[in-house]
Amino acid sequence: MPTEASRLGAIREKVEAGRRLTVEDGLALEASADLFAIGEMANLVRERKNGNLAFYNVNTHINPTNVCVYTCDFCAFRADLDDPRGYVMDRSQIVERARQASERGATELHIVGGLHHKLPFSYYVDVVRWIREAAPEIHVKAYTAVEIEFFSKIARKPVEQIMRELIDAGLGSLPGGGAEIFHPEVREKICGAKASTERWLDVHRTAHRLGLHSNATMLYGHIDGPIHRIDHLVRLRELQDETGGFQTFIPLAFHPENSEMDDIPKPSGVMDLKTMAISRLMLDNFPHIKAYWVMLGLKTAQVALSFGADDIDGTVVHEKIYHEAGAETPQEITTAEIRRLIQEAGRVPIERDTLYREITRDGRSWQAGRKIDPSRLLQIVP
Ligand code: V47
Ligand code: SF4
Repeated sequence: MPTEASRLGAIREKVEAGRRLTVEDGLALEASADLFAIGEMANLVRERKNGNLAFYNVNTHINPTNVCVYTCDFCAFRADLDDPRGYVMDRSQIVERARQASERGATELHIVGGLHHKLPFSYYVDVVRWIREAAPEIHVKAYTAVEIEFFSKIARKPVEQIMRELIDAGLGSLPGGGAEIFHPEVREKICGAKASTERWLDVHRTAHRLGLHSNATMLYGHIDGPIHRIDHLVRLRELQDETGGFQTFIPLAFHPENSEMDDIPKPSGVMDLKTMAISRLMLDNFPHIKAYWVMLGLKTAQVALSFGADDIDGTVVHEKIYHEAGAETPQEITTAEIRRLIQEAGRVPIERDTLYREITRDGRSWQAGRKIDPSRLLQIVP
């Protein structure tokens, strides 16, 4: 039987040589308590891909409705149709939010919401159109694969046509939500009713074929185990081999408060950092790994920049999904705070747009430059 040290040593040799890790390697990393060794390997890959840079963006969230036909066990955000907490934003509210974002100099609007029992598909297309009319310079990153799949059902149109209509209205890319855990043992228990794993992956496959970039997530720290997480990462890696359309992977830590699973404790700091590092190591074909500070907390997100993450997300105004589930992070942070956190971690802060083009900014006005070339990053020191 190989010892843990020799197993990690063999994995390290592979990582140094740039060779792909297997499912067994992933499980060995999961089984190890040597957080520093795992973190150091992930940092090696992180610096190979993104040098010493750490990306952030200036963004705002809009959740057009919280009313949802599904009842995912982990969700504290959703409301029933007759729930007094339920809301649907109208045109003037959406336009106002887009204008505010524009005035703040945001480069991205992040749109995720519930799947309303009665709203027609045209409402969701209008949301994108209203935003583009009010703030044409802002990139619209909207609707998870679960939402797109739902639109296809209610509009009785194929996913590709749904996506083409959204692109015509101004959709720029897809966020990574709705992935949760792909393994059926877990998915069926926590969110069995919504888009299946195959459908989630297929929506992203279609998006990539139409030229859209997208992100991917994994909701961890509830009833998932090592095999479920490694299986999830490998399924994403396989699709990325096929399409190359994913930009960023975001591990999402489960927040139990106000959900059906509120008896499960929050994932620990060790689990957060280990999951970040293992994601970086397994997803060798993903350009970026994001430490989403809203869910990790600012302190862990900062440390995660040395455990595989190269992106910390954005200023994030009006976040609801995590705050309804008990997140204690602030509602927004300033770019000065983000830059300070990044610099203190020994990294170079770079403001990016959704497509990882470097932003040059003068207060609220900004310009997107070229996509960052990773080959020149190694020379940049803080
Ligand atoms: O799919 C819901 C998660 C996701 C809880 O693409 C929860 O850049 C933890 O899509 N505890 C939606 N997680 C959020 C999302 C996202 C977030 C950040 C960045 C990006 C990106 C996308 O939020 C859902 C679900 O996995 N979620 N409830 C909860 N209680
Ligand atoms: Fe609805 Fe999304 Fe919440 Fe599931 S996670 S209940 S699909 S809003």
